Amino acid sequence: HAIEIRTTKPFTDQKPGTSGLRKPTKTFKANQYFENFIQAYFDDLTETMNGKPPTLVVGGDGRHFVRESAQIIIQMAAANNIKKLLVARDAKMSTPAVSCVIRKYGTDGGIVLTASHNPGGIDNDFGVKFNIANGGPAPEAVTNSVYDKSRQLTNIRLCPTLTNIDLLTLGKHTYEIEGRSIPFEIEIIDSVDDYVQFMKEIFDFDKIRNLLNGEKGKFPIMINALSGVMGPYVLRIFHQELNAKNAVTVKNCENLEDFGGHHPDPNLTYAHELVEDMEHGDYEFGAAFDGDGDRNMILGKGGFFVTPCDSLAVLAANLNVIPYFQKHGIHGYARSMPTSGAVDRVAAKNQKLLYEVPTGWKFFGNLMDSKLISICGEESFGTGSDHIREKDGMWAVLAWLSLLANIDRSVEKILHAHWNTYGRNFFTRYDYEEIDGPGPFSMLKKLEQMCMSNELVNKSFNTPYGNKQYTIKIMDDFHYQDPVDGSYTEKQGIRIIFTDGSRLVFRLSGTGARGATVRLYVDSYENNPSTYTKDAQEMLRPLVSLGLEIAQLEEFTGRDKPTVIT
Ligand code: VG1
Ligand code: CO
Repeated sequence: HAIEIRTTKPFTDQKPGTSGLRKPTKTFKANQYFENFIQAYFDDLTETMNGKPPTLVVGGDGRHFVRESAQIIIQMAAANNIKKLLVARDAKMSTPAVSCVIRKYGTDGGIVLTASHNPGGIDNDFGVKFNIANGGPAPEAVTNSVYDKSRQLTNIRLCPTLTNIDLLTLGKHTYEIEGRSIPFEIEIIDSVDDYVQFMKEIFDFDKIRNLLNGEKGKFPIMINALSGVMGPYVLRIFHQELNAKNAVTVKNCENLEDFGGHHPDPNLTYAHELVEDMEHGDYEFGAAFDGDGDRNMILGKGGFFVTPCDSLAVLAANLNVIPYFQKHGIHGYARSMPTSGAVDRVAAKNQKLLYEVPTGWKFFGNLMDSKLISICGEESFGTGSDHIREKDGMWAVLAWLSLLANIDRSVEKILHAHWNTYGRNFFTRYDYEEIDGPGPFSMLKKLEQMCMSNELVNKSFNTPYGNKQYTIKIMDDFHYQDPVDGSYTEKQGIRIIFTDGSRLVFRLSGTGARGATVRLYVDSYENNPSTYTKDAQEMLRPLVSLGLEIAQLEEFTGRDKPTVIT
């Protein structure tokens, strides 16, 4: 096969956000937009690898353009001196499985074709994320360097005759490429095998099997894959490995190009079907995943909602029931800045270190590589551990089932016991999605100015709703210095911390593909047991109303209510 060098014109907007580059699918498909971004990555990789031909993993969440884009990557990899590609069968592989495979086979990294929780299809979004050799998302130093290259790109390299590679049949192919000193190899690998094998090493599958169908009787659960990439993993683990077809009801386990019209984000709004099933059905436990399988939502009987912040804290407090942690020990914990402080209390009690990082999984990687942390999570339905370097929805579900098998068969009781020990952090997030115009940016600017001037510090406010009083102790723009490599990241969200420890956080989303999305996070701690059963929305309404007033959110955005509340 011959290499073609094709001229192209650079784009100026290929800057990856919180988690890869996400744009409307049509943008990626037009004017070699996708090809340009991949070429910029290959250019960067060639440089950092010092000419040593890399081996990479390629997989995606099955959304529209994943198969096609995998074929493009194959053509371009052949022409860019990539030694070998490990491509998932049908190009479908969950994000955590990609991380697992990179680590297992010691590859130099991977390309994940996903816009994760963003809707898919020709009229929705597509995305690309680069992972590094530790299996995690590339840090900013890498993504910035790729971005710089993308802005100066003048040509792309490809082997146009390498067409229609059979991605459905497992096996190895080798191709001679003109002008290359080594052949180009492709291996089509099973998307599910390596991952499932790893889960069986981490968890006690016999115990979980016994929970679902043991001497104590059936334990019915409901799993909803929202038509994302997780379907085959769910069927394999629950119906085959755990042999629990009668106890485990599954929904939307067929991976569809447009996710069947679902917004594949496992929260109370977009995974409403699961909420309703739990409210009306007789299930003890329910879970949903996002499009690429790294997020999870956990519900208990009757639809009892476990906030991701509490999920992280409860898992952190009980890791000792999981064989992996019995073997590897438990280092510290970490959470993203907007995530509630529930896990901080577990860290304090267990005398573990607690790290607070900016939003996005890439910030946890160094901490895990250096064995500073074992478990970490984000309020955005992301939970994971140092078994891989991505958040992992199935891992969280199996971890919860381990707790249910070992501690108590009721999710709600586990939560109540936790609150009785540690107190309860009430948490909520308000999202104002896809706002047009400059309003959100002006709002953040104004909040930044308030931080700089310190004008609100030590001031007391009466809440517009509920007439409670709060005094501001700190107001700042969150920044982070990585304790391992010293890298510095600033402007990661406006924090308003009150004298009672309650917090309000404002930031703009970095994963949207259209308009601007404002997120308001609210975290407030209570240690009066009579409050533990109260509704979080009711408890937090006064603080929310104060946040909206301080930021003048409605004036800036024109929105009088959020699009999603979690
Ligand atoms: C959101 C979440 C963040 C998460 C990121 C990627 O980012 O808030 O916690 O890491 O999505 O998740 P943002 O910038 O929109 O707030 V995933 O499952 O979409 O890769
Ligand atoms: Co995701």
